[in-house]
Amino acid sequence: MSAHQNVDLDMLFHRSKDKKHDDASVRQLDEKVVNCIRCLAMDAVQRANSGHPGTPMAMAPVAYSLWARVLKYDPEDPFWPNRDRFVLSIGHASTLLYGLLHVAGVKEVGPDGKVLKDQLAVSLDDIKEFRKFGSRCAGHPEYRWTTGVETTTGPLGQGVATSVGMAMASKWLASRFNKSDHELFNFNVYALAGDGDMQEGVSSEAASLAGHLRLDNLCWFWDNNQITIEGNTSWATSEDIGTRFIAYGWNVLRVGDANDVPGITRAISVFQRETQRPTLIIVDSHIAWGAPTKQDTFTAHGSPLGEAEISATKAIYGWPQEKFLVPDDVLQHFQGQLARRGGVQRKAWDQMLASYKKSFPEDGVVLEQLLDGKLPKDWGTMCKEFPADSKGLATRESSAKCLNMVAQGVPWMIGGSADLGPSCLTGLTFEGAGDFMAPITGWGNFGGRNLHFGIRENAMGSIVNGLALSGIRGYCSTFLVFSDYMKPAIRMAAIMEINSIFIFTHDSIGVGEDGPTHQPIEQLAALRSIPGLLTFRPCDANETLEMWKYIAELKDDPVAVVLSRQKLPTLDRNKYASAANVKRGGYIIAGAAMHPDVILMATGSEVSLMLEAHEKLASEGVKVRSVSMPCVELFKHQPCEYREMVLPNSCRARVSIEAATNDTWGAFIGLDGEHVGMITFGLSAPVQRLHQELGFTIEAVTSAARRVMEKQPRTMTSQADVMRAWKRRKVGSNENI
Ligand SMILES: Cc1ncc(C[n+]2csc(CCOP(=O)(O)OP(=O)(O)O)c2C)c(N)n1
Ligand SMILES: [Mg+2]
Repeated sequence: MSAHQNVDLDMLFHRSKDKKHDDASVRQLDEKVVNCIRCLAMDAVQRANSGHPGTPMAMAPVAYSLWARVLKYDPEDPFWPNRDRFVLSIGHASTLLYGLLHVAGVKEVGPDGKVLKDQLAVSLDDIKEFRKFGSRCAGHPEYRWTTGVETTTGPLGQGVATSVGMAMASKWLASRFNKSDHELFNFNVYALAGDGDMQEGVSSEAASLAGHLRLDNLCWFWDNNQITIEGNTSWATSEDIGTRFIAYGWNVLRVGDANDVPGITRAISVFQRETQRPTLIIVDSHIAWGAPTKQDTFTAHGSPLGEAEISATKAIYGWPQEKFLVPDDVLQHFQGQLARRGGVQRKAWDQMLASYKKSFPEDGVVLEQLLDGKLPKDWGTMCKEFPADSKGLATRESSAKCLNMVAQGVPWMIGGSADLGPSCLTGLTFEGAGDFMAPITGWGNFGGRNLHFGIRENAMGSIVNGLALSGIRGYCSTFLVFSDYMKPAIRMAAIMEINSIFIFTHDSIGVGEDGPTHQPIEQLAALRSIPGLLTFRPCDANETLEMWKYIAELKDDPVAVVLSRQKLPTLDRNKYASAANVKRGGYIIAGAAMHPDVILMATGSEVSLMLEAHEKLASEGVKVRSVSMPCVELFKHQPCEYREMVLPNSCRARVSIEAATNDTWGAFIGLDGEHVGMITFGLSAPVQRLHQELGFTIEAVTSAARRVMEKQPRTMTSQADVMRAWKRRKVGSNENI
């Protein structure tokens, strides 16, 4: 008797027990679907005369293996919460995704979230209109724009980094809601990455964290075609990427031929059985596979193949010459696998959800609210106003209190910091908040609400986007100056219109001793320049509270929250206007009398300075008005009558005060006003000294006010002098500044 008699060879070689796919006729149909997707990509790019045909041609079998054989996805319900996520991180290969969505028969979802049963998410006409004005098949996959696109991709590295957030969301949802006989959440997250994704730093940070967290529900395919735009990858990369991922704690598999559908399917089944590590499947491929003169060339990356090459390639595939051909048996073969499997799984899930709601009514209500994006009825009961206090507290401190108040009312709000929790004060400290950790570590579990990103700002932003895309209210924090490291993710959140929360403390030169590298100067202007992002810089504890109440309700706006390190007085709102005006972005905080002689405006840390200058000017008989502007964008969204009421056109004597560059303020102070702000980088010194040296004093503000009232504002030339002086400054002497 053979010693191997009892060995399960299917198990050993990761083969499916289901032998129906081994049939030659099935393999022929597999190839037919793959060729159909390839030809759609070639035809679409050719017709648009723009796009990237080579990679969809090479990766079609990989995508097909995943979608047809494995993906838990019901084309009839593309928003089913427990669907597996597919992220096309190589966004330039968008025609691959459009082809998949079309052939899979994914249904369109209307703006109200209802599935439109008689409409395809991507019709053949949409594919024909690839890259044309208004087409659902935009150049790169766009979330919201095309049903079935799980996240916008295009900037390489963003897709894979975002996929880590989605995998974390799956783990968190499972830990929070699953019960022993109700496994509501267990979705896997798959991402298709290219050499570019592997080279971008953000993917390294994200992969490192995913390995650390043991996200065994995360699987990346790396299209190892050794081609990027300039040529061969060996011109710029020589590390062993597989080994790098092993070091991150990933399971690394390799499939030597991208056309090997059974091999790829086996690799995915290895991933499915993995219980401790994320999986990287390296797939060796040939860009523009089958194209007689373009295969393996970087010219196939970003330009149409040309009619003659397409014709020859179709002949090699054994495909008819007809353009945009989608035979019925292709649809049947693909949908017969994906839709049949996904439909059964989704219906079973719907039933499980119904039974869950009966057996666990309280959790059921919370889950329903989360899935509908609705806040619990009494979410705000913990929110309490702050009493006036001249000593006050830093807005990072008041924000910590508010965040904890709001997070107790919104149980799916989770987040963390890039190792700056103790400085940014963004930890959730109430009982039961817990730490999000792999349970095996013994330090927490996947139901924890405090995330620990490590010093990985770059990936942190993308991961929070992944949480937001999965229905979780994610936030993250670091110092404002390091928002530069997160710009790509913040921009993506704004493009996608998702409600990610980016918290930034240490808002200005008020940081003090840490000096120029840690003192944000231009970051506020940079954040405010991102369309769709709301940047808040509250001036005291009650503006902070009102800000958080506003943020809690947001559904499709990302926010940047900018907070001070230094203490700021909690204003007496009997004396000053109500902080509830935060929702209008800017408001008259003092001096509402008609026809002011001068208008002062400020945000955050500089509002209390503005109010001191206000008192001084008022005591001298000046009719002064002060405007607090916690969110410039919200103010700009107000009706003109309101804006005119706050900043009347008739008063051009205006001074803005903000310890940052003046880029934001030109629109408000015009040619006749002046900005009390920063022209240079900061300096290392205690904060009081810095404010003195750099002109954040009552005297500096009142002088500026007098100059503008006398129509003699400080000119740009004199600002240039300041910059020159700063550059010439000597060690031990800042006297010229
Ligand atoms: C952050 C970022 N930098 C540069 C680009 C421009 N770009 C688009 S595709 C590409 C090359 C990508 O190579 P690879 O990922 O190997 O894709 P392939 O050419 O194999 O399809 C570059 C540099 C980008 N989209 N994103
Ligand atoms: Mg490549």
